[in-house]
Amino acid sequence: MDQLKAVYEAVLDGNAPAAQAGVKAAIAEGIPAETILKRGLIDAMAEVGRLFEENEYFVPEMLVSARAMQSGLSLLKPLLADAGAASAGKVVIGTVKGDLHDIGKNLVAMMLEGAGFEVIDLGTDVTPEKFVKAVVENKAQVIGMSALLTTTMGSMGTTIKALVEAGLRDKVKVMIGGAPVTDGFAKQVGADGYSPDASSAVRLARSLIG
Ligand code: B1M
Repeated sequence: MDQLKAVYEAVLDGNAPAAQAGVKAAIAEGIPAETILKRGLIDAMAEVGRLFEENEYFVPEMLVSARAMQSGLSLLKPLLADAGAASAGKVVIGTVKGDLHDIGKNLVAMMLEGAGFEVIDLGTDVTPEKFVKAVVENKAQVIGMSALLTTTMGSMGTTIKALVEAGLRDKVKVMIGGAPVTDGFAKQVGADGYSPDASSAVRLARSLIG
């Protein structure tokens, strides 16, 4: 379990090579990928958030920690894949307009891919128009929107309105998530579902497609 502590410390220090080395060592030790993800990477990012709130970390520190997390995550990606799953449907995913946070969204995209979904990842700062265009072009069955800022959550509702205006609302299911998002908020903006984390996002996408 020392390896998990090494991963945690590397992310806190924003040390990407050490995060990669720690993840590699943890995998070699036989620690399950989900444990490395939750106890090493995600716990460390939660601590980074706390330090930011306490004014001990600032944006540059958050950024290097995020890079360290992403580099560790890339090694876990193949291990988190649920190889046995059949092709499950098409999901267009992105972080909403004005929001540049993508770690959680990438994690959700990765888990969906692992579960057999075809994922079209639009990246960050995705406008409602871009979501609508991507649904049409890809004939997607699900849109997944992520928001980490309370100031950008509103764009989820705006995107759903844009789908209605484009006559697409009954053709595509909408799922949303991100730290400030709640089930109540999902109902309020007319989304079809909310999930608090990446694994439940996979279950939700499956149930939405039926
Ligand atoms: Co920002 N940031 N940040 N940040 N940042 C938060 C979100 C914040 C809570 C920090 C804080 O104050 N404690 C705060 C938001 C406050 C608020 O809105 N109430 C904040 C702020 C204020 C800001 C800036 C405004 C700071 C500034 O410039 N002054 C700025 C905004 C930039 C912008 O977006 N326009 C900013 C910038 C950044 C960085 C660029 C430095 C960096 C992002 C790098 C990147 O993503 N590539 C960053 C980071 C790293 C964070 C924290 C520390 C960590 C976020 C994260 O990656 N968590 C964050 C504090 C925190 O959350 N504790 C913070 C790990 C990730 C795995 O979790 O994203 O929640 P999460 O995803 C989870 C679930 O939410 C869910 O599944 C995921 C996996 O379990 N989920 C979904 C997510 N999307 C989903 C979609 C789904 C389903 C589930 O369906 C489609």
